[in-house]
Amino acid sequence: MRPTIAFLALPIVVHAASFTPEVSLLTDLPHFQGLEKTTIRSVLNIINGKKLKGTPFYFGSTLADPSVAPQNAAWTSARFKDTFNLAVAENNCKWFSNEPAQGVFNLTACASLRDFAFQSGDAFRGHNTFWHSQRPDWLANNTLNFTVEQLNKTIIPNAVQTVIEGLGPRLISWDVVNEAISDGATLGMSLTECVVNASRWPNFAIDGNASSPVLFPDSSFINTAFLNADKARKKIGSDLLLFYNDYNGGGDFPSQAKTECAFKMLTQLKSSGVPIDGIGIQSHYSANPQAFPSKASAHFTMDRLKNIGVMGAITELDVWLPDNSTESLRWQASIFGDILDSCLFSSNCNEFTLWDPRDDESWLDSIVSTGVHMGTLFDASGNPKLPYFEVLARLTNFAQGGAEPCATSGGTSVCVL
Ligand code: 9MR
Repeated sequence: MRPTIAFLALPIVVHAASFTPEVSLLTDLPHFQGLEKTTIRSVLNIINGKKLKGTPFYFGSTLADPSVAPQNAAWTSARFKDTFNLAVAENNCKWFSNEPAQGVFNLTACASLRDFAFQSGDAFRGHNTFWHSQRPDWLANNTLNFTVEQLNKTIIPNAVQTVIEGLGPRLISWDVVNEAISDGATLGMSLTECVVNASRWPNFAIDGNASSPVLFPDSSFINTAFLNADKARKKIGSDLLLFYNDYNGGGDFPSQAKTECAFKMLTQLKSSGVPIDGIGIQSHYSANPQAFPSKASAHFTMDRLKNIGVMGAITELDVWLPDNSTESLRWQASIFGDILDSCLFSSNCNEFTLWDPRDDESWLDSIVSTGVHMGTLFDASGNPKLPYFEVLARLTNFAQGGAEPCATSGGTSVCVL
C-alpha cells in the first residue's frame, strides 16, 4: 500500500530535483546503440535524400563571431560539416551590427557568417531585423529625436529592406520581428494590449522613460516590418520565409497567454493581407517540473499553426540542468528528444535550431543563476553528451520510417519505450 501520509508531508522539505522523473530513452534500446559510428549530418542526408519531410529538414545551431571562441574554430568548422546543416548568427545579423550609424549599413559581419555556412554546405537563417534589444546606440538613446512617423515610415523600412536585400536570395528564413509580446500578457488581451504592455521600446519611448510619448501606440510597427520584409524578398527573387519569433510561448509552458497573443498577431496580420509565413518557437527550457512544454502541447501548437496555413519552427532550443545527477541528464535528453519529435513529425516544421553549439559558448551561464546549466548537446570540451545521442537516435528513428516515440519527458509513469 502507498505511504500516503508520508507522501503528503514531503513537499515542504523536498528539493526540486527529487521531482525528476525516471525516463526511458531511445538510446536505452539495443537498436539505437552504437550510434557514435554515424553523424547527425549523415542521417539528415538520408532524411532529405528520401524527401521524408517533403522539403528539406534543417537541424541547426547558432554561429558566433569567430572572435568569441577562437580556440573552438576547428571544432566549429567540423560540426557545421558533420552535425548541423543550418546556421544562424548568434549576434552578428542584429540591427546594432548591421546599421552602426543611422543610414550607414555594414553587413560584413553578418555576411561573413553566412558565407562560412554556405562554404560548409549549410543553409542560413536570418536573425533578426527588428528587436527591442541589441538595437543600434544611435537609436537606443534617441539623441536624434526621431518622431513616430520617421520611425514607422523611414527608419524601420530602411533597416528591414536593406538587410534582407543585402544578405541575398539564398537565405531560407528571417526572424522579421523578435520578442514583441509582453511577458505580462494575460489571456484575452487584444493584440495591441499584448504588445504595448511590453515595457520596452518601441512600445515605450526610445529613451526608456515611460512618461515620454509612446513611440508606437499600437502593433502597426509589426505590419510595417513584415510588409517591408516581403517587399525586399520579392525584389531579390527569394522565397525565404518570414517569421515572428518569441520565447515562453508555443505550448503550455509557461505562458499560454503569450502563445495566444502570437496566434492573435498571426491571424490579424493574415486577415489584413500582411505576409507572414510562420512562428518561431524559441524554446529556452530547463529540466525542471513545468519548465518545458509537454510533447502533446508542442504538437498541438504545430497543428494550430498548420490549420492557419503557416509553419512552426523550433528556433533557439536549449535545456539547462538543475544539477548534474544522472536523472536530470536523462530528463534533459528526453526533453530534447520530445521537442525534436514534435517538429520532425509535424508536416509544417522544417527548422530545428539549437541556441549555442556547445556548453562553453552558451549564453546561459551569463543569465541563469541557479542550476549547473550545461544546456547544449556538447560539453565544454566539445564532446557529445547524452542529449546528443538521444537526438541522433530520434533522427535515426525518423530516417528509418519508425513511428513517433511516446512522450518520454513525462517519465516512465506515463511512457515507457
Ligand atoms: O545569445 C545571445 C547573447 O550572446 C546576447 O548577449 C543576447 C543579448 O540579448 O542575445 C542572445 O540571443 C538571444 C536571441 O537573439 C533572441 N532570443 C533570446 C536569445 C538568448 O538571450
